[in-house]
Amino acid sequence: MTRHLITSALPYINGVKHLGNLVGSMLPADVYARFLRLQGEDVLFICATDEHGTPAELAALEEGLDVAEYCRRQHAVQRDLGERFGLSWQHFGRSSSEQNKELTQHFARRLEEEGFIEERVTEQVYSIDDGRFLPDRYIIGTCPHCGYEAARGDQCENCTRLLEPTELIEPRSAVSGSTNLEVRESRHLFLRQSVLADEVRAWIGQQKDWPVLVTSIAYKWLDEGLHDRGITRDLAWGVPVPDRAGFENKVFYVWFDAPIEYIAATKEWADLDLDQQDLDQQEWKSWWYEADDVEYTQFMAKDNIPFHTVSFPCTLIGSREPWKLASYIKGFNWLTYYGGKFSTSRGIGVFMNDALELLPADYWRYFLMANAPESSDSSFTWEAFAGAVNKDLADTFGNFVNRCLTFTQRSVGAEVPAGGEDGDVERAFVADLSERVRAYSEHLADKQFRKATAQLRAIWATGNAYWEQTEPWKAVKTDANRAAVIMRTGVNLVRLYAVLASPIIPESAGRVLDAVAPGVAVRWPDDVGAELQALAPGSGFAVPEVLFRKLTDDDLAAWAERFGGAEEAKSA
Ligand code: B3M
Ligand code: ZN
Repeated sequence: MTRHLITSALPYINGVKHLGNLVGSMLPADVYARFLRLQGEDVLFICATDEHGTPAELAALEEGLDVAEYCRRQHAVQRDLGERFGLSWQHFGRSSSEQNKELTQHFARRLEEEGFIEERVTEQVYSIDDGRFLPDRYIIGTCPHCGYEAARGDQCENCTRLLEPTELIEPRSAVSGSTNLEVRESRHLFLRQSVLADEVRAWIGQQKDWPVLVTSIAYKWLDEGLHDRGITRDLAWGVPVPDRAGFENKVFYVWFDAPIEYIAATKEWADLDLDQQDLDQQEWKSWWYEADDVEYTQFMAKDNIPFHTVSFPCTLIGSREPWKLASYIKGFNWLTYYGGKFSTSRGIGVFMNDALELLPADYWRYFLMANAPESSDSSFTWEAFAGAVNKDLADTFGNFVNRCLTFTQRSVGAEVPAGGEDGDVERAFVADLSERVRAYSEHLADKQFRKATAQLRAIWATGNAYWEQTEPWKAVKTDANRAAVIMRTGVNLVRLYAVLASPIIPESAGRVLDAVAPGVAVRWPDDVGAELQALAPGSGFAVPEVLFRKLTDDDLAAWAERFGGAEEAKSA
């Protein structure tokens, strides 16, 4: 029996994440995990905070906190926000954990033993004014390849090319802005990716169904020639380099230890109170080591694709141990804010805490999945958001639930009515709906979230169309049995629609299911006809509160004012 391991890119520890972070990794991973669980699959969904490297160090400095304390506080904030967004990970770990330290050092030792680590004298950028070596991400300059003026020392986020800090044109310190930099020698460990390139290429070559976005970035890197990569830094905060003279004050590069945290977080979970779960100390490894029965899916945004298609596989393959490589990588483009970039520093865009202050998570979850930046970038605008909320959530799904249950309750009481037999209309309706549910299930299984959400919207619309076509308000006056068939079909549709919606809008779907099928186990439908008989005559139901409020022009004006609208985003 296949088991499903799911990880989403680990959010950096510093700061609350914005909707772009959410839609490009954690949210689709959650939707996929929920879908698989409803099908009865054995699923392990893991995430964690990415706590090392200079983002944490400098953010802690700004807050006057010890970096470990800063990370502890930020992890709690991000875990809470993730849970309030309905992210159903089994564990949200921390890359600063003891487990990740042990595993990172284990991989470093294995790579050394297999001859894939080399010590080299490197040129490091030292900031005289800051009195410290500057790690790659905190050196800013112009990209030598595309001219982007805010390229970082490790990667140009504009053309995604990996860089060495010394390649940047007119480099300056991100700490102080100082250009009073000099290059000093420093000894560092290099992972010999160049000698592993053929094996990585062979592995990528086996992936026939991966998104073109993912394989094209992987091949771009491989075709340019895989360079050996420095995996240690002159930093204090990180996984210490073990057993090596002269490296006492060095740590591993954040991107070396961060992907290993996917594995370590699974061990962290196993090390929790074992009485509460069926995963014991030994079994954690079965998800990762000689795990031929595991289907491993990774979710990330495109700037993380190089590290997941090349660097992390170099670590795993180079260890010469049977660790699990990704079975599928789902990469995403960017969600923009009115076509511009979300900007933490300029406060442009919507962040997870703000979003939940305005509206419940399901409003955002639905919009983000309906507009997931899969084949191209997509844009958040308040107008588009209101359209999805008002037309799809309120007018289609919410309206059908309310009109059907209210009408039935008023006509025959709060119970599924008996009487009558399904007719040709119902048979044709079931045939059409069966095809739509099949297509919807296929899109979710294929991790095509835009297509899936569009199909869900169309499925909801069939309920309103059925109601309009059969006119129960007339039937109740002329043919009680016919009216009973229509209302019975309607109430069962309400339940089915909620089951189908639950991976995407779990809280709202849960409220509907509590109203019409309290305490009934929720399973993914495989026979629509049977599903529409699930609530037998006599089954009681309640009419839930209105599921979604409609957004007004005043809402949109206020939110565009607060978070920036088209003008601000363009100037960001
Ligand atoms: N912390 C996310 C980012 O680049 C990065 C992902 C790590 S996944 C191991 O924004
Ligand atoms: Zn560039």
